[in-house]
Amino acid sequence: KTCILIGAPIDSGQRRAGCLMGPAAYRVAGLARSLCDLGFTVIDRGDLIPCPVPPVPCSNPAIHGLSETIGWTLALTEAVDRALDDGFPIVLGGDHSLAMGSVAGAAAHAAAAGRPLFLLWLDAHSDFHTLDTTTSGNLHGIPVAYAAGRTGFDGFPPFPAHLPPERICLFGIRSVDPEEHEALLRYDISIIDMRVIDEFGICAPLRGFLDKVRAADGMLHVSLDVDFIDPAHAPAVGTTVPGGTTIREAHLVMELLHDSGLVTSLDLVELNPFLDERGRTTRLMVDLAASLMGRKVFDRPTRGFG
Ligand code: DIR
Ligand code: MN
Ligand code: MN
Repeated sequence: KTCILIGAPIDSGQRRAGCLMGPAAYRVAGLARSLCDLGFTVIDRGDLIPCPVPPVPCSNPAIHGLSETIGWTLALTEAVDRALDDGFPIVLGGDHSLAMGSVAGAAAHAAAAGRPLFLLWLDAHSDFHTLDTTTSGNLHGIPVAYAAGRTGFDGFPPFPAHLPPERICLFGIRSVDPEEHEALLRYDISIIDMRVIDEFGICAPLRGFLDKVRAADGMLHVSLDVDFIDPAHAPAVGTTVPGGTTIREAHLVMELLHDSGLVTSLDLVELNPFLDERGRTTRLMVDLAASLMGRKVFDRPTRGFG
């Protein structure tokens, strides 16, 4: 059992400086130690640097950080594809634009292995903009559309093997821009928004998606945005949206993912340590990652009570 940590100090996908401190914060908070305690051999590949990319013209004047984000996409695609040969990659972000590279790397790896890739997006947001529809110009809002094969990604490398919508699950969302909403209606993506979670809880909707992954012998990439968790518990993120999951709901997601044995790669994104209070959000993210990798409150088979 080998875990490969890949630092991705990306700040180009949004405007509030600080996400580039994420990889350092995860290291300070002891992510590697937590994984070692679970029995993993941990290889820390250090921080990546983006590939050099010349300025890229773009017709949407709101967009910023385009060539830098493309450079990160190229570097991460290669790094994650390669890391999957050696173990379980965990990408330490960095803002969510890094997922264009990590999901592309996982997709390239899955295509070479002849297996389908599935994507679980744990986020307050749907991140389904294209370069043409984004009004904020923040490129952390586009990676799901890139993976799903929407057009409007001029300048980006072609996505290795587009994910059919039914292999994508948006889980925990509660902030969808009008252009994203309009586009999502045309894609058969599983949308487990907070309303669904309020009504049905975490288990049934998540198991439904995991059953599809298992039935297809798929690989599963999980992308965890800090704002998936309610800002009352995880305030160190640039785009807080009230009404998110509790700490226990988030752990339950991670524990069910571990029990499934299906997850093959993970992103930890959008942490802004500059906004953190004594490492509180950072430590929560480390604890959630540990749950996904197998940490349990008490190790016993699930069975009846009484
Ligand atoms: C918003 C925010 N939909 C945008 N997106 C965020 O700027 O496109 N994604 N924060 O996680
Ligand atoms: Mn996001
Ligand atoms: Mn988000």
